[in-house]
Amino acid sequence: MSNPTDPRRRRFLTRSLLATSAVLLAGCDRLSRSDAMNRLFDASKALTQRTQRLLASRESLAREYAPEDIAPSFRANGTTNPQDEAYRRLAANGFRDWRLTIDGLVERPQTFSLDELKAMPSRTQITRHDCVEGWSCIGQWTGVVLGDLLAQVGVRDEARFVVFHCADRYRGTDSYYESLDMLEAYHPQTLLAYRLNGGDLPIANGAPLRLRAERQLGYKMAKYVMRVELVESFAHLGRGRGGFWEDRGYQWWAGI
Ligand SMILES: Nc1nc2c(c(=O)[nH]1)N[C@H]1C(S)=C(S)[C@@H](COP(=O)(O)O)O[C@H]1N2
Ligand SMILES: [Mo]
Repeated sequence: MSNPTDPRRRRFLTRSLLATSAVLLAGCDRLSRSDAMNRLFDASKALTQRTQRLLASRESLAREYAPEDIAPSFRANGTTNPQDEAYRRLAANGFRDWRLTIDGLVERPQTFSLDELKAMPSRTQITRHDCVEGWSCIGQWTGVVLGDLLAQVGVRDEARFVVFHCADRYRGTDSYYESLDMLEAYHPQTLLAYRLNGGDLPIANGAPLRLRAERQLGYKMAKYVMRVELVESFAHLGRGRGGFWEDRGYQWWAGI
């Protein structure tokens, strides 16, 4: 082994480093003299920055609040007491016979009882709910991280959206449903919640299970979720716009 402090070795290293940096400088110089090359570099740098900013904002967390910020009672909106026969029967029995189905473009379609969901690792978060009708409310939600459930059933590569099918027909019209893209579905604050402010989720707020997608407006947060379906497109559902209110003119992308 040669001694790293050997003067001959040091001279050799210095010479080769100088030679390398000369080549690098020449390389840089050549590149910097080409305007076309410069434009290409600038353009790709701008593109990368824009993409990164976009991604960063889509991965950012919704603000979480302190326990003292929780509203004394969480407001309910939309359907607050589903009259649908099947739902009424499940509610009458304390949701013991209720099952969540996860199917569509998944490797292992599965059903879960409420107890099974409650036995999985949970997340609790205090967040603000914003409704387009002009009110906000801060509440504490506990539930299963949707990404954990998706990992259990194994999402297939073709899946592009997660659809939430609900038990209620809003004002007796059509079944309520909603959808998220995969980035929103795998967001760490996206939950299927079964608790509100430390108690069982009330019927008014979506019992036994409702979606929390904390960076989205209230109408995205499907209540009375019965089935989660992975799809490539939602063109075949409802009127094809990805949600009950989207079918009636609301924006599909409801990020806040
Ligand atoms: N199944 C179902 N989910 C729903 C609705 C509904 O009518 N049915 N209303 C939506 C709207 S507009 C809002 S603001 C929230 C209200 O949730 P909350 O009742 O817990 O306040 O639920 C959303 N999810
Ligand atoms: Mo809403």
